Amino acid sequence: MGECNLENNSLKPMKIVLAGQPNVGKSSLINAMTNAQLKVGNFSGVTVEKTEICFEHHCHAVEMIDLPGTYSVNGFSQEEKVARDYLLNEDYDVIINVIDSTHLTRNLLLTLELLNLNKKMVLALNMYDEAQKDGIIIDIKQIEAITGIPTVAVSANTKEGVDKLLDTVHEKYDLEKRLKTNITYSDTIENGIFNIKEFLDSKNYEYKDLNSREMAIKLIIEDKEFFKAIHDEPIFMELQPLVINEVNDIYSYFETKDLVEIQSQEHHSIARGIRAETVKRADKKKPKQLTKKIDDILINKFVGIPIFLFLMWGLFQLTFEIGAIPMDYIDAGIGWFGDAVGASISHEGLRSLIVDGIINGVGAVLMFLPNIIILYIGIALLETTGYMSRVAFLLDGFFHKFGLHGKSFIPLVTGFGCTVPAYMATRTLKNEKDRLITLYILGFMSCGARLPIYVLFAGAFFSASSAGNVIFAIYILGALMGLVMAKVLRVTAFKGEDEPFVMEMPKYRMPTMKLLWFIVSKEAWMYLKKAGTFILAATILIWFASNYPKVDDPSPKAQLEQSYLGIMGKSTQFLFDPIGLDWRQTVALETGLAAKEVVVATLGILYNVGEDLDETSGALLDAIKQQIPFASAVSFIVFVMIYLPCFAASMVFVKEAGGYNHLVYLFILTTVVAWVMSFLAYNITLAIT
Ligand SMILES: Nc1nc2c(ncn2[C@@H]2O[C@H](COP(=O)(O)OP(=O)(O)OP(=O)(O)O)[C@@H](O)[C@H]2O)c(=O)[nH]1
Ligand SMILES: [Mg+2]
Repeated sequence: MGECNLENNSLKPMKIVLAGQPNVGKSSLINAMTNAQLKVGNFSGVTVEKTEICFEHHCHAVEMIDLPGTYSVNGFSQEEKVARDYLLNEDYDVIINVIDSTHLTRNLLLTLELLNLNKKMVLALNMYDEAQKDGIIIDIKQIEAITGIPTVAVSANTKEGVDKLLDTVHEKYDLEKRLKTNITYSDTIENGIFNIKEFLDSKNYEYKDLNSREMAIKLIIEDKEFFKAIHDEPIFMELQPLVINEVNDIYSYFETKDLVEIQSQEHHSIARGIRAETVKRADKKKPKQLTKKIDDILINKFVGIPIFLFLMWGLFQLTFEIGAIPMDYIDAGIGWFGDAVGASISHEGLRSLIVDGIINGVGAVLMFLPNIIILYIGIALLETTGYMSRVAFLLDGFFHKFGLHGKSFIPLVTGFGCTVPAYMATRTLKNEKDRLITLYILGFMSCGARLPIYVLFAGAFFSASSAGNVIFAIYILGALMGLVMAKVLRVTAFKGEDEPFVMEMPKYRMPTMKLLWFIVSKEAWMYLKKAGTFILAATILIWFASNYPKVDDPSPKAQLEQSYLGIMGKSTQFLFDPIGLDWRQTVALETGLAAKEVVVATLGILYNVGEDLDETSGALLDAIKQQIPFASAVSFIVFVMIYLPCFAASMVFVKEAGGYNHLVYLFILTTVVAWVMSFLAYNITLAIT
């Protein structure tokens, strides 16, 4: 991935860009053609950034570019800017225009616009498997004949046609000059094109590699670049009145002077025409589609939201219940491993570093891998089945009450996994204020890294049967607080109307096992990698800070309290005293600013050295239960729920929100809210228990 860096200079470079409407399978197709692992999901706006993939194929150094989906290259919406800017301004060799075969007409609208770019182009009729299942028969040869664009039927899922697509791209790139389209416009426009073309022919005018018909089209659609080039030519004197005349004819025929509107009308009728001539249905009678049947229930006015809440509740139950099974084994395994390693190291300091520091700290983080995996399976299902857009639609009305709209739901759900991609996902929000509000409240959605802390505390203080409910409640409470915050921001800092909401409803799709495996294993691997690198380094630091400077008092407790970490915790504890946290929790929150996994690692180190701990049980869960009062635990959890996500996320926030000043505001906002809410939670819990 990244910039091409191929050593073999004999390879001929080739830059291919994939363009298409949202959710047609561009990223899937690149994954199928290469070994890339681009993010795939069944909703519009999965890809928000341009990404390059490099590989070798048929003696070419191929650079393939994945773009966010776009409905138009003429449109002006922010969301489509990345794709449009790239297609219009960058240098590339071939466009693969990816089309959803089951929505030919709508997809061809973009194809017709792309034709005006006068590039080499290949049409990929993706999702051909679905078209076949739906009984749609497409005459590929006929599409080629009408449009002049080489066309290949493919399926990113089954990989059918994928090789042929690449071969076709090579063929077009190596052998042919660029595409000459065969599209015929309506009579008035064809007339105009003909007259201008005749004139250009009579003058033998040449420009780049355009033929006279293409030049005539450019004049009619007022192509800025071409106008600028021809403006200073002698023939412009004669040409200009002719063009004005022809364009006026077109205006009066279409009864508008809006060129975008005229083009859109033309493209609609051409696209419909192409579809009519190339698509047949095997069975004429259209059965009530599965998607429609499922939607009757899932987006039902009355049961839709309860069903969603029930599914979320179920997910957190599973996260806790199923996660607990391997967790116990991992915990025991880590304990055993620590003992075994400890026994073989005679140097006391080194043993302490490895067993008390690294194995306890990293082990505490690893223990929660099963929970993380279950959470990610849940999120992956939400993202890949098509359910996500439905929930966004369902929640739209509710969200409006808080000054947001349903589309914000997508970044918010992404935030339950990891806040970093969630910040980037806000790019699909067109309105700047909507986007800023969503960025500000995203931290209230508890990310996957906070899950271990919740599982730990819920497991310590609640029975196994209610711990899942508690975790569910924590997530819901966090989300509700985020919404209230959105409302506050909407009426104070980011005044303005929330925009009306248009959400694409993709067809329901059962994700392949391969796709699920691919998404979940990637996340699990990232978690492991982080544990083995960043968290490992953090635990070493924390161990060091909790063991030095050495003091005379031999008791571990005294050593800990007088260590650097103890000094740091105790000197700042006054800030957290009113919310019921002791110095160790204070330190855990402070180190947690780096990453939320570090909170667990810190707890793992700090609470495994307490004197009053039952020696036979090394389990962190028991240590927490024995040493932290319930009200303090509640306060701690509330603080963790609300305060700043990790350092990495904060840096992405700065970039997306547009400045460090935003991070300062966010820090103040979240810290103050976290403190106040923890204060309330602490005192209420004290009062009622
Ligand atoms: N059945 C079937 N599903 C496909 C095929 N290609 C992609 N999909 C599914 O279609 C959905 C969209 O795929 P993506 O690759 O994310 O689409 P995209 O065009 O990159 O979407 P954006 O980045 O949002 O513009 C996913 O659920 C894919 O699993 C295909 O050939 N057949
Ligand atoms: Mg994509």
